[in-house]
Amino acid sequence: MLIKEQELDTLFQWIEEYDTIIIHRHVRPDPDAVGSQLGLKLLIQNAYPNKQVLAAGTSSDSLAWMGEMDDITKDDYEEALVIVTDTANQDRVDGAHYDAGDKLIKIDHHLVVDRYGDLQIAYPEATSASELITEIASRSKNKLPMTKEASELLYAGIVADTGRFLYSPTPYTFEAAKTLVAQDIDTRLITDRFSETSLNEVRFQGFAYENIEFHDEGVASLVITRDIMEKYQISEDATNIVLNIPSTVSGMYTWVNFIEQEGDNPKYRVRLRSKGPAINQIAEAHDGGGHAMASGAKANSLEETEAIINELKQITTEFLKNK
Ligand SMILES: [Mn+2]
Repeated sequence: MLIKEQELDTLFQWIEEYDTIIIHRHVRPDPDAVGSQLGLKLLIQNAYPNKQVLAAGTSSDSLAWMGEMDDITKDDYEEALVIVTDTANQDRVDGAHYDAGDKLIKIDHHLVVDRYGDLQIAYPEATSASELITEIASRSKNKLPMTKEASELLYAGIVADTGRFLYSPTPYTFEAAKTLVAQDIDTRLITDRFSETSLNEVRFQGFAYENIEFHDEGVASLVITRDIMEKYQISEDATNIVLNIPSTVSGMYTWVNFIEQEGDNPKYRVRLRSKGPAINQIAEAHDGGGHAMASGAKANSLEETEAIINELKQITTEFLKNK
């Protein structure tokens, strides 16, 4: 049990109090963002059929199987409770007006870089926001009973953020999974959503295996240009599938992908990962942040990508010296 009793009390009190509850999550959603958002929506809707519960944000084609977003206008925010899940900082909230409600609650599992909202349920120890939503339901004393439909979404969120329970699950993760699987969900069907790959994605993986640079310092790097995304018909989000290839290579401890952004000058979205030294400080130095072993940043030029690789080489060399 991660969440403080007092935070739960306030959360349940506010959910009970408000007739309109609007749930947001981060831009460029992943299954944990949508799973925690729509999972919570279904739980509240099930317990309070007379409340208006809305999901805000842009729809994502690849996650359409998880459910739809609602059409929301600014007027809906009047006298509304707003809950934002899976979003570390306000810059990343998807959907306008998230701060136009009467009260704002943050439910998140990222490192705390931005304390926003009137109530924060923020636990970096949790693997996923979906894990936290499951704990909330489990400890609600039946105010938000778990349902099968919500379980499917929350399970998908946990499966995605833990890489199918590979990346640092805790006793709380399995406790949450136990609660969800007990709803008699088809876990096989859900995990299959994550294991199917399109032919374009397979070809793109081939490109990545050929082109990842493995540096002597235990650092791996890959630049993914707009041309490459065009060639393999891969969306920016889908480039994620090659990110963790270096984790399987002996002697590699930190790695980075640079994903070129649209525009005239080369600019990159940076995905940093580690199985050795903490890399979030490097991310913070380059307009980003995140977890010790998984962070995101920005690079505004090719020179900055080189600088990031050099910083990774430094901390990885240092880490290996003390190992
Ligand atoms: Mn998440």
